[in-house]
Amino acid sequence: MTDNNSPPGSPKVNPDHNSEANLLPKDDSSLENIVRRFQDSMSLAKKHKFWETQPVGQFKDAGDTSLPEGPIEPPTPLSEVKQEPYNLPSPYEWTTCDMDLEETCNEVYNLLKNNYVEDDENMFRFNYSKEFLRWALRPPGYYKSWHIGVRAKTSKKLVAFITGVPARIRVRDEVVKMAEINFLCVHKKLRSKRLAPVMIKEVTRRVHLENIWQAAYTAGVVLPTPITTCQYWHRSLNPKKLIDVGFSRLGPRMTMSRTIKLYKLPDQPATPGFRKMELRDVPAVTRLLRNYLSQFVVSPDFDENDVEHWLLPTEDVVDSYLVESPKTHDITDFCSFYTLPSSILGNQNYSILKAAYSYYNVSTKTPLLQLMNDALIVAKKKDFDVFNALDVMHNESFLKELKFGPGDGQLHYYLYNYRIRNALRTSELGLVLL
Ligand code: MYA
Repeated sequence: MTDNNSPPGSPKVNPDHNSEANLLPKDDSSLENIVRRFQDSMSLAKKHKFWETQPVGQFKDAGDTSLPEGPIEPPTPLSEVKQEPYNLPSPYEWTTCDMDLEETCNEVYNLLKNNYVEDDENMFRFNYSKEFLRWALRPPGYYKSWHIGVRAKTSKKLVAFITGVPARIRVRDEVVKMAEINFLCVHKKLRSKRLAPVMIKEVTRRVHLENIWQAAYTAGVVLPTPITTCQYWHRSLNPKKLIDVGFSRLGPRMTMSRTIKLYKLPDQPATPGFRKMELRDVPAVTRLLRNYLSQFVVSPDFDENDVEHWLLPTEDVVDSYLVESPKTHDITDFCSFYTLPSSILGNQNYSILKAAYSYYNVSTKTPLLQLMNDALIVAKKKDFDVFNALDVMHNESFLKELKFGPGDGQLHYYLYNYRIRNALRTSELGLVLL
């Protein structure tokens, strides 16, 4: 993939929605894949002036099994962490964005709405809602100082942004305090001026000040060096709109009415005891989730506070459902998705694509396929146009059967200052970043 701003989880054109095409494995020799492999190999050959200076797995070390797993650099004494912010080019100044303030939240929302991640064809752009941003940026123990903006000194206009939130991430047996870095954005007019490396160094400095030395992040671009590379899959819920806006295409020999029929879902979930998660379910969901996530090589180490924050339903932000056994009242299964609309750029009839993103799902009694079909049913009832999922955890077991089609977006996962000896299979990853 080229060093464009190709996205973490950008909305992607679903290449072929012809009837059973979605059920076929993606053709690895397609032109698109050949081009991607070529671009990836170019990226490996490319110099990364900034990333080569950072404690991350370097391409030249890939496959060197003599290097130990774990931190690449030891922590430095806190007194040696730089006390003053990094220098910005002189027209700009740092600002800490207080997301409790409506006005600041608006500014961040607008910067991202107009300048954040787009798909390769510039047809869609993520449109994170204000409520979503407040949720994503204020988890338990968050630091205001990690919500970093850059303003133009004269106009005070917000022109760039980067954030971190604290998380405990387990890598094999080790629970590591990390920052999850997200929402790196530079105004379109200020691109390619090397602002991003300064912003990354500044967030790193502020994370170090809290005595945290590792981070996790995702990006659509290839950087040194992904711990794994995932693919997005898309399940049409409103095929007519998706075709009208160019998100997907009518397959050959398919009519609109056959396509609509193909993606039709029942009106109600099928599983007895399937219901929305409530506050009283937090302890049971935490137990279920911790037990489930323990099988993956990398996953969050969620406690009850985290589960309450990240998984208790919040309207238009995150939806969670579970199965309560009608007999024993045990909580046996769980599924969740978050709401991330995209702006549709330059369409006469539609301006917003309403997308649900699969989050954490756990099946112990209900087959995962049935559980996820119920998730699709409730998402459809909530008027989502499309349901997206990465091929992480056990997702591959339901994608094709539930008529998800592969997207052309790849999402690379990275750790900062933590070496993993061999890249993971996507099914070994138990982490979903927003
Ligand atoms: S991923 C979402 C990223 N955002 C977008 O794609 C939105 C649209 N694009 C933009 O706003 C700009 O194009 C951005 C780059 C801001 C992305 N992650 O300033 P430049 C490197 C990391 O001239 P610009 C997310 O939010 C690039 O390889 N590095 O470029 C997670 C080059 O370095 P090198 C990236 O296009 C972010 C340098 O920047 C990315 O004007 C995780 C060029 O800088 C990227 N997505 O701005 C951040 N894109 O020469 C890392 C480009 O070496 C966190 N670059 O190749 C690391 C952990 C920090 C905390 C550690 C704590 C211990």
